Amino acid sequence: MKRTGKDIFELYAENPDRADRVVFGRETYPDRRGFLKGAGLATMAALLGGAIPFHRNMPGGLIPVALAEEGLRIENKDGLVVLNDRPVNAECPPHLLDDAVTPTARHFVRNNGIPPANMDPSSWNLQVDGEVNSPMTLRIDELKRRFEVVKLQLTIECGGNGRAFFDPKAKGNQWTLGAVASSQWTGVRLSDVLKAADVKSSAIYTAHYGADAHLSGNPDKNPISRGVPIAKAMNAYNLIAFEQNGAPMHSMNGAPLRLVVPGWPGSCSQKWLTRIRVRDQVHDGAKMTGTSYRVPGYPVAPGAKVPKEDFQIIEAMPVKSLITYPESGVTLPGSLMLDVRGHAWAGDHSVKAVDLSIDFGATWTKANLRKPANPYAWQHFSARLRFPTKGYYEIWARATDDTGKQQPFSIAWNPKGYLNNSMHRIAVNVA
Ligand SMILES: Nc1nc2c(c(=O)[nH]1)N[C@H]1C(S)=C(S)[C@@H](COP(=O)(O)O)O[C@H]1N2
Ligand SMILES: [Mo]
Repeated sequence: MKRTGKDIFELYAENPDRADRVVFGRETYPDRRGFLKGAGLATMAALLGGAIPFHRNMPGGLIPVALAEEGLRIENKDGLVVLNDRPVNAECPPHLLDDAVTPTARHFVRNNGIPPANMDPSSWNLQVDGEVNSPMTLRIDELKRRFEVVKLQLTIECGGNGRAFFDPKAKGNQWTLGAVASSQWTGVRLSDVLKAADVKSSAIYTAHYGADAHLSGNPDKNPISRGVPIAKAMNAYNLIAFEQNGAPMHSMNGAPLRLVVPGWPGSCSQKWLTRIRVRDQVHDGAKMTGTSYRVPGYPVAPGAKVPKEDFQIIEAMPVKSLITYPESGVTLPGSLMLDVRGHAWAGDHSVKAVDLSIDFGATWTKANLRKPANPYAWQHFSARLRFPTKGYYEIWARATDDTGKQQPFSIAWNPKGYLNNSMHRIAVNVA
């Protein structure tokens, strides 16, 4: 799979100090020499796969050879493709997302800032305040003691997944297909915690805050702070999670505490969660305003300029599917039959059907579709396809949600490159 964004050599060739800051974090900058510490050092260690005993001797602007040889890798992540135009953004190739429940090693990483150096669960505090009658500060063990602990498989998809296919291009991480995952999360219900805090009738929106730092190094700025309307916040499937797939959460997926707000853009699921503030207005935190996570309120022509005031906040994600077997580009030796499989999901809805085509959409075959493990888990599909003769084929997948909405063939273009739910197409050569 092709690497997108700037490659590590380009970054370092242009400006080694800036590259250090972009790749490893602000605390390596301006003098990594001898002073690499804190979050920067932790990030470097995570990328290199271990602590660096002699880090004090590492020259600034030196590309660690482990990164140079293998490209960026993230400790305890497997097969992810790193897009390195911002600190640690990595997606999973579709054929590695074949498991019914996404293993932690395959869960994508989308960071807007620099992860915190300290992710110690025993000293972690969550503050719940704002438009509530009983503000609280809770430790993780108190969350576990005071509220029912539940395990749910929940799908998280980045709002920008599929942006790489926009034409004209949209700025931002050039995600192809793999900024989506459906892990099992253990946590307490956000709604239970909000009820305990006794939300006032003035409540309109939540505001989420995390412990990661802004890329500029300015401690007064948040890299991202988004929220959801109170009605969505009260949905019983939102979790304040402390475990991923029955084990401690991966550091890059928000350890030790994160929100999982499934069905809506991944950006609503704050990682390294420190505070939930209930607001009496639509939250105006970082990446809530302007054109962030917003699309025009009406269809626009590709490349169109749209006035800012015509943008609306993205709420539920649209229906979508992903073929996870076979890998696109395979050659099938000597058989006209193929078992295809994948997953489908649909924002706040369930998926009613998945259909597959091998003839560029002229005819469709209904796939077997499983029920989700629970609401907001993706649904597994499979089908046995029979090809009439050898040759080049494309397999197209098209999911339909329970309201009858289907994936389109083409992208509904928008200026910021969000919500690409066009059909997944893979290439197959029948030999
Ligand atoms: N604190 C914090 N939370 C965050 C982010 C972030 O940069 N910082 N990125 C958000 C975005 S845009 C997405 S898509 C999801 C990705 O979750 P993951 O990295 O665990 O896959 O986390 C969200 N939560
Ligand atoms: Mo995202």
